[in-house]
Amino acid sequence: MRIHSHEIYLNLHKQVDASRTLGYGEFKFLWDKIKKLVAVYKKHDVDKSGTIDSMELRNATGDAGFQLNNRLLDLIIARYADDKLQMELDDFITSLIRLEVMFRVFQILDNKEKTGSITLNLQQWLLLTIC
Ligand SMILES: [Ca+2]
Repeated sequence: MRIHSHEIYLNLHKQVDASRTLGYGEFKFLWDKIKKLVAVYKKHDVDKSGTIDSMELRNATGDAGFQLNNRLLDLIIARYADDKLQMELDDFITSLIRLEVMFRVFQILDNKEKTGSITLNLQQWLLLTIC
């Protein structure tokens, strides 16, 4: 696994965590999360190609706890898959960790009234989406 998955998580994590550090508990949480995603990836690589295609991704994301519509699944494939529309393990982990962090950020910003919508200024939008 390349370091990229860790870096993107740490960058996103720092946007959420005011301490801007990664303690042992947070590291263990990240490590456990990665181990879980590796297991999901292996389980849903049904044809044992070593990569995840769009159909396998749909089932894998569902198993990982995400109910995503077709448009979002297509966007994940477009962003993270190769030119043959296959996702390698590192890209799978990166995309799902990013997705989870984005859900978490949304829930934090929507935590007071639980309206299902949030308001961001340009700076906040850029901070959340630049990674
Ligand atoms: Ca496969």
